[in-house]
Amino acid sequence: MSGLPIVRVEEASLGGDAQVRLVVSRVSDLRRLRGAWASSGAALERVGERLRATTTVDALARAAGRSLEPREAAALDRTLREAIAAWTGPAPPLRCAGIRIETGLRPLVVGIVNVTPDSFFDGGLLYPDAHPHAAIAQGRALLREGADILDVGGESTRPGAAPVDPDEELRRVLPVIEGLAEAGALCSIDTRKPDVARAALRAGAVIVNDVSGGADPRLLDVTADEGAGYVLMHTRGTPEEMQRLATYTDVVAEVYEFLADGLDRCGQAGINPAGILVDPGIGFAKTAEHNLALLRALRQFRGLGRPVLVGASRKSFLGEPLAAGDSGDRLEGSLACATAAVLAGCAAVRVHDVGPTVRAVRVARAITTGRLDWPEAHADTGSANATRG
Ligand code: PMM
Repeated sequence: MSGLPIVRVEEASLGGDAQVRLVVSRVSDLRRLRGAWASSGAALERVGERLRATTTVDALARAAGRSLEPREAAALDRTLREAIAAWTGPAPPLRCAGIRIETGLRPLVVGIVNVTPDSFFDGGLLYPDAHPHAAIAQGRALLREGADILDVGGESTRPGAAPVDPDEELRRVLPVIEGLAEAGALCSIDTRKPDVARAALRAGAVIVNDVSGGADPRLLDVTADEGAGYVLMHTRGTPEEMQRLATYTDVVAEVYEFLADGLDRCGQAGINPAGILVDPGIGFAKTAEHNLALLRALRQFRGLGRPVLVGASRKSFLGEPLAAGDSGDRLEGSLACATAAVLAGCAAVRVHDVGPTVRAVRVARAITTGRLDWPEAHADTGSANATRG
């Protein structure tokens, strides 16, 4: 057994004596813990190597103290209380590259700038024709529509997509990042490659959006070296093979544990935890049923203690409920997902249609918080909720 216990909160209300329903995994002696929790009056269900418990936090912590050795019991107690606090409290701010972004104030909208000839929705619109002007103009238009961050990518990750040579990827993204950073945008670089990430960060990007799920440790090292933010996204394998790997016995548990492990690996690589967002990776090594199960369970991912980012925009699983085959017909599905994400307390949505999404999530936020305002963009960065320094 390696690592510390992982706690996933399924339901919780405030306070140590309030009821919680949670699932614990990675415990050295699940049988003993089960015995102790049972004697504390918890309702229990064993699910493979995981244990689901419904009771109060205090009862669980006391019983764990009696059944596990002190170090593990303390780690479980800490993880349990942190997960519940994160589940119920506001999302923590994001800090990277000298910037602080308030993710608990209102949802952030991340606008997609795909500088590729072959992305599934907008491929070919911005590249190679009129490069880089078209992509920069598109990014500026998304900022005007209310994007807080622009996610610039030069390699399509649609299922089955072939890899792109790093030099070609750099030719695509670097001038666009330079142009957009100059325009005051906060940019993330959507890549799987350490060299592309490093050059993009030096050209002005502040976040690495790693769509490989941390597969290449060198990408974690580059992120740490450059003091950048990091999106830790769940996936399996490469885009070429990922849909063949879409098999799970419990997709929510497996994605959650992957992200919990990933946060540990990021910490070991020296990435500042305050700069990390977590993302369940909708559409990456997942069937439509898996995507829907994850969207239903989004609130649980808040328990990881980091802002949650969701990218469902225009993805193919929306075709079936919308009875629309084409990605151009999936706007309403994207808006429904963005709304669901905000209602579940997620911090950010990654979308193609920034203007309509901003309008939808403003209403979703007004419903959840009762607040009608939408905090203004920061003067220096042209980006909402962000301050440098
Ligand atoms: N989806 C795509 C690309 N990058 N990054 C994150 N963090 N999350 C996502 O869901 C995600 C991503 C694929 O969509 P695109 O081809 O339209 O960019």
